[in-house]
Amino acid sequence: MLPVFVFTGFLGSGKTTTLLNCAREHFSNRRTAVIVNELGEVGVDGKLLKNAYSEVLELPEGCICCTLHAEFERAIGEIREKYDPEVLLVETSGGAVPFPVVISLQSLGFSVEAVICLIDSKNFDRYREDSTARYQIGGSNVLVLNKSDLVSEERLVELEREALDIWNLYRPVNAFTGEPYYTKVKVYKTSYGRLPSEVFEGSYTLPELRGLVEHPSHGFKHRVANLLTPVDYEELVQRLRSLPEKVIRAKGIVRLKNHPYPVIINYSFGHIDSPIEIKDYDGPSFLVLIESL
Ligand SMILES: Nc1nc2c(ncn2[C@@H]2O[C@H](COP(=O)(O)OP(=O)(O)OP(=O)(O)O)[C@@H](O)[C@H]2O)c(=O)[nH]1
Ligand SMILES: [Mg+2]
Repeated sequence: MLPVFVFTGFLGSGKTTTLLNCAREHFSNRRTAVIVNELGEVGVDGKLLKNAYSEVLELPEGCICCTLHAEFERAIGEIREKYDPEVLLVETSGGAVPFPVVISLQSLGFSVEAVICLIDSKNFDRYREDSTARYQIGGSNVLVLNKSDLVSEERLVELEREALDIWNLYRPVNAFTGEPYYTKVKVYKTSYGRLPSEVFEGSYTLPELRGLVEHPSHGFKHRVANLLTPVDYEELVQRLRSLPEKVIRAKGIVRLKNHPYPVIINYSFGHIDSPIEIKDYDGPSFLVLIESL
């Protein structure tokens, strides 16, 4: 059976970063296919991955758990035919729960080797009450306290306890027996999603799961700003800084005034990354803004 690793976690928690790091670190000698599932109209992560690494198949329409199987199955069929991968990495949407995807993958004949949930250690307090975020934790068997560079050791210890409490409460249960499906979970503390190889060596392979559990509706709105003319960087930063608090995430590829190449803009919870140039991009200039409802 083809192994698959599923990456879940709240908006901006570090899924793409982790997936890319792990692809380079642990799968560089295997034919690796990547599926990202972008909620916004434009697949920013798809572009990021394409520039940084290997093959990407984007699922632009909605999230896997809603539009569900037909498109997902078609995408998987295509990816298998084209690349004949030895391993598949799937990033699920930050606004969706992973459990339906796991079941879907298993029913397509994949061996789910781990469901890895990224937790944003710095911003966890700001989204910890969100039910999707809780189901993401509960629906995983590897929890990663990411962005450990931005918080203290003591805070990480607290977070670990809190994450495990949530995991216990939000584990998917068999709808008939009431028994939790997952019996074990492992917690890692790291930054930029650097994980030890043991995560990828089959220690966390899930048994086959059956039956669907309830999952929450999505509480996010995505808007895409198409930027028709190049923008001034300072002005853009000003605007990002003055976004209303409910806009928790912005990302995109933007053409700047007085700058030869478009840049990747990455903003989460008030923090703006230094922009990264992409030299061979000739697509539109845009920003996706994600706000909580
Ligand atoms: N300081 C710090 N920043 C990080 C770390 N991991 C990721 N980031 C930054 O956090 C932001 C979001 O990271 P992504 O990997 O794009 O997050 P994501 O979960 O894929 O985001 P969505 O797909 O939009 O839900 C980016 O600006 C990253 O550079 C980390 O460990 N430490
Ligand atoms: Mg991402």
